[in-house]
Amino acid sequence: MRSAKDFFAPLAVGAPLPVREVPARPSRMIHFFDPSNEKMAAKIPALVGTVDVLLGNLEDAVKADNKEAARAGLVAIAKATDFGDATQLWTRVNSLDSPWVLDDVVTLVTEIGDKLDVIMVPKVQGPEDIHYVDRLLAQLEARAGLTRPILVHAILETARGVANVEQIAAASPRMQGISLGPADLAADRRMKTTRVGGGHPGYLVRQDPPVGVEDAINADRVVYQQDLWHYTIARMVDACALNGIFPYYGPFGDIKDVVACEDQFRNAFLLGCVGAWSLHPVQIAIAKKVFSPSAADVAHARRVKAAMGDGTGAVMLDGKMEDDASLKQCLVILALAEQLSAGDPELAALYAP
Ligand code: 1VU
Ligand code: MG
Repeated sequence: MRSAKDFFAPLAVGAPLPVREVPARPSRMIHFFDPSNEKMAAKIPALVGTVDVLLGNLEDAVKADNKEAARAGLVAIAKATDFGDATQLWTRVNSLDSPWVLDDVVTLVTEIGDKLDVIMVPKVQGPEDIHYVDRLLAQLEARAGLTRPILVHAILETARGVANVEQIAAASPRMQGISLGPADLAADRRMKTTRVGGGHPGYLVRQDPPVGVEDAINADRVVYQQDLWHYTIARMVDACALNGIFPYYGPFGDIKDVVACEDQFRNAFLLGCVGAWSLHPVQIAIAKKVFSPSAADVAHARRVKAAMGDGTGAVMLDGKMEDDASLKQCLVILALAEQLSAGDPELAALYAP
């Protein structure tokens, strides 16, 4: 770990200065596409301006035989596309132990480093993985003459990564955020779900047996399905908040179940996540809806702010106590509404007082 004194020093002569604060750009949906899939790739230009992040995926879900085509496809798409101000370009490179990752990073930074905002690194185990990518990026940025540092996003998808999540979040000023990777994480932990994210009907709590009823054990008892991911998301959110970076829910694999997808995304939003991955076009609108605060929440936050005057003390509003702390909660909502409406006239109209 670098000392606090040189934490913000570039890691290679000629590399751009690391950022002191991670830019808080909207990233409600990180939309995955396979650049080697011609049908998908053809849809990318039309998605610019409609999604916050387009992510050219080079890792899992891209066939081994297509790895080079995906890398070349991403370079071609990035060169041919103007992403404007509303859409960022990210990539997910192959894992650090794979035969492809070195060429992924070298090629992408050299060829399209000026267009690439964030590199997502899968299966991060600890801060040493981030240190490796950090130095490599600095060397490549210096050689390519880049003036803006490329940021790094880690996927939390190993038990060791979860155990080290605070050190991963703090490993470099390049750290932009962390996503939950529920499928690889489930496998690594030997969890017994075969689903990609989401709940499981077997993970539940059951109401106590009713009192005074014959065969109470087998009586009808309400069951509530629980969230398998709550513990990990909560740890990830804290690690990110502690280090001024952003937490994300990852993939929801049941593309057809748009209702449960919305629920899973909303749980993550309420816990502090700023976005989720969209794997299919149908999930884009879900993420946009969930990760933008509701008009009612924004209106309520404004009322609390107005009622709280100088921001200190306690007041009653609609029968509820509001004070300095609840005002801070409301300011979180208002800051997000302001940030999102700055680039989205529809939201600006929705949130207008
Ligand atoms: O109408 P067309 O035939 O021209 O186009 C199809 C399809 O090509 C297109 N489409 C997409 N376009 C842009 N981005 C996408 N992500 C995307 N997905 C599909 O939309 C049209 C309709 O598609 P569909 O409903 O017929 O769906 P498909 O059967 O073609 O594809 C479904 C899957 C899930 C296979 C596809 O959406 C996909 O591969 N998504 C990305 C998966 C991914 O990136 N996985 C890795 C992240 S998750 C992880 O790592 C851990 C589990
Ligand atoms: Mg994975």
